[in-house]
Amino acid sequence: MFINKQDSITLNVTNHLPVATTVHWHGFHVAPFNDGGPHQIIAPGATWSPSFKMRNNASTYWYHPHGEGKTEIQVSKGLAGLIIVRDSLEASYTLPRKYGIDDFPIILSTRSFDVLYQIATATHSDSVMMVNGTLNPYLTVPKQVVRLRLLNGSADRTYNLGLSDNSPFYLIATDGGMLSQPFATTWLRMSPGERAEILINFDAYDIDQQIYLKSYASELQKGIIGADSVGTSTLIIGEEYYTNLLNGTDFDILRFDVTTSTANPVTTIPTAFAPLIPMDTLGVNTHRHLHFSPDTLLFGAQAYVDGPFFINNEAFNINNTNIITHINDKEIWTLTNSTLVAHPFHIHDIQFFVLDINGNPPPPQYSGLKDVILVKPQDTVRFITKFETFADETMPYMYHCHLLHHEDEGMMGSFLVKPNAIGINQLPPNNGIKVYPNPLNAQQTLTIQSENNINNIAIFDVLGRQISTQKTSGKQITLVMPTDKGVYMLQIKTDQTTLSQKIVVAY
Ligand SMILES: [Cu+2]
Repeated sequence: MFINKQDSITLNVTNHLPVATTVHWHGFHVAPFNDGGPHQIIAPGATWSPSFKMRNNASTYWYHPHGEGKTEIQVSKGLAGLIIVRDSLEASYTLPRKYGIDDFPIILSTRSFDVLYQIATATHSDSVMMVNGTLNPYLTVPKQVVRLRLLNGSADRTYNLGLSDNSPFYLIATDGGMLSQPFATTWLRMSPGERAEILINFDAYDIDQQIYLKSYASELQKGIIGADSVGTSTLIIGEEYYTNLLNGTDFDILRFDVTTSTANPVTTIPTAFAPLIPMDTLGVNTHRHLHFSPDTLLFGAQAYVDGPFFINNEAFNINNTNIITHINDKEIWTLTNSTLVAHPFHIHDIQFFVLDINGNPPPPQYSGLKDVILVKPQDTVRFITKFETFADETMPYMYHCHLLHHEDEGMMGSFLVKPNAIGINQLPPNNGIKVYPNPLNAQQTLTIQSENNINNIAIFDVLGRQISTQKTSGKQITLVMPTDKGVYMLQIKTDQTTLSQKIVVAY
């Protein structure tokens, strides 16, 4: 499906399954009740119709079920698809964008089949490679620059993508938008949930030549699912992992058959796009640490490789809120992993910028907006983000491991973005307090009138930081507001109550 940035859309999702499901818009910046997490259950026969404005940048996103404990089985059986978001900036570049002609969706997944030839889950014997749900896939490509929109839609396998002749290709976009410039590379690692748009110049090949997209999985680091080993000599992930011929070996994913070029082909790789300015750390008011660990108490040392896994020593509980943040909070999250398995961490609502990985600046493929990042055993990954636009007192968003079996087993948490940092209600009508003028258009002083004695007035900025506080006494107070234009929050304490009021300073 295609969506233009700024469009207002309604998506009608009808559940024809005999079981409940949900549909999560992976990567979208939408209100929590439109997010499609475990709370937005679609009963059998029901239709769910979220409406929202498209706020994301042009890139490749996807949708998939996110039901509590049900994600792996429903995704593996096929409930997933790509969403292409377009915007005017992306449209201004000379890039392939003729869908199915020079611009192709490429969804990677592996499957395992049981003795009845049904799709099996919770297994490491996923030895059947599929592209867009197709066995032995091939794609006829014109002899020119072609764009592939790659999604790793696998339950747990990571790929180390490359071309069979080791030619370079060019990464132009990651999860949440375009890079500043194409990144020329011969290999690209993609963990579950990640998206990448790449350009390949097929003009270098002869007509009828065949080239393969491969996974050079022999080069994946130990601990990543898909590598030759996960665990230690004493703690291994299970025998079926080691008999699976895809693990730790290089294998073909997709065959390209080169054919004649189209009319008006794109023939060159662009040199630069709009500069992408990473979010700076100025004004960060919250640091959080999320730690991945095994549930050794119930499952012993084997949990280091088999799980279940915890985030901050807790398994997901739909009745708990793990993190409370506030609208416009700018935060740095630090992810650490003391298990023996690499976990792709995904967070809803926002896109983030990777600050560093083990203290080093992110490599080019992680320099853009991301919503999934692979955290290898012993890694420390820090990212920065801001929780903008949407807030709700009760409906949370999710963060979790995107290895679907891990997620289903509880490697997930929830976070609430609350409306304001003071955490109390706006002035209700007829509360006995008057604040005027508001907005402040022509003067710097505000008058506050109350039926009760006013004891204290505090001023907060939009980030919830207290700018000033003063003890007062009386039923009418004159207050000098800050000179910087903007929105402030006033907290007024009287003998009877504490209330807050938004004040717009516009002079
Ligand atoms: Cu995991």
